[in-house]
Amino acid sequence: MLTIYGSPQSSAGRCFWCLEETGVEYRAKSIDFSAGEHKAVDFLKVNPNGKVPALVDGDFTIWESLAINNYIAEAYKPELLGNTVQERGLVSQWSIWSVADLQAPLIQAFIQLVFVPEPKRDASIIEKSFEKLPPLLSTLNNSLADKTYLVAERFTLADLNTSFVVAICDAVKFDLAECTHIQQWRERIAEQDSAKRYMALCK
Ligand SMILES: N[C@@H](CCC(=O)N[C@@H](CS)C(=O)NCC(=O)O)C(=O)O
Repeated sequence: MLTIYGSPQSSAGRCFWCLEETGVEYRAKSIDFSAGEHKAVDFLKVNPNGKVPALVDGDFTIWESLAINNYIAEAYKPELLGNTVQERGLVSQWSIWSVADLQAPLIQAFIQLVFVPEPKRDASIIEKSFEKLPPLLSTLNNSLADKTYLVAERFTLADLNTSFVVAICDAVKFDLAECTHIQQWRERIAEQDSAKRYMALCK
């Protein structure tokens, strides 16, 4: 049985969703940050960075959410990674882009708007983060203009990982009204059984 450390509402969420997509049996162990469980000796043996997510599969342990998703897919539903060298390259491209490029400004805004109390918020951080989003979202939107999914005309890890990051736009109330292709793609993805099961976990 696999064990995922973290909560569906954190960056571990993309791993919960991936586990749901594969259908593999797993259990979740939440880590209480306020009690310092992420820095406790036992958890540091699982992830020496003291962060969630981490995944344990038998005697194998892995941390870093994109790497965890690659592992889960490779082990339990390899087609999620693409069926050809080219597809696998593009799945990797979108997954890395979503975290390295798109998530960075979104997380900056998210920290200010969700974690920092209103009187202490730095409006300039939010503004600068929001300024970075239109060209990134435009790249994604244009790429989806003639496609049902990002790679291979079927749902892959590229869609899961990238749409997971795009969902942060909702949390920071960044308007996606002009990104019609992204909106239609998100509607299609929301119809995935695994997406519904993952959303139910977040309630
Ligand atoms: N790049 C890591 C980021 C993990 C991360 O920052 N996790 C946060 C929760 S969303 C955490 O555990 N923070 C605790 C800390 O930084 O002390 C991943 O994607 O797995």
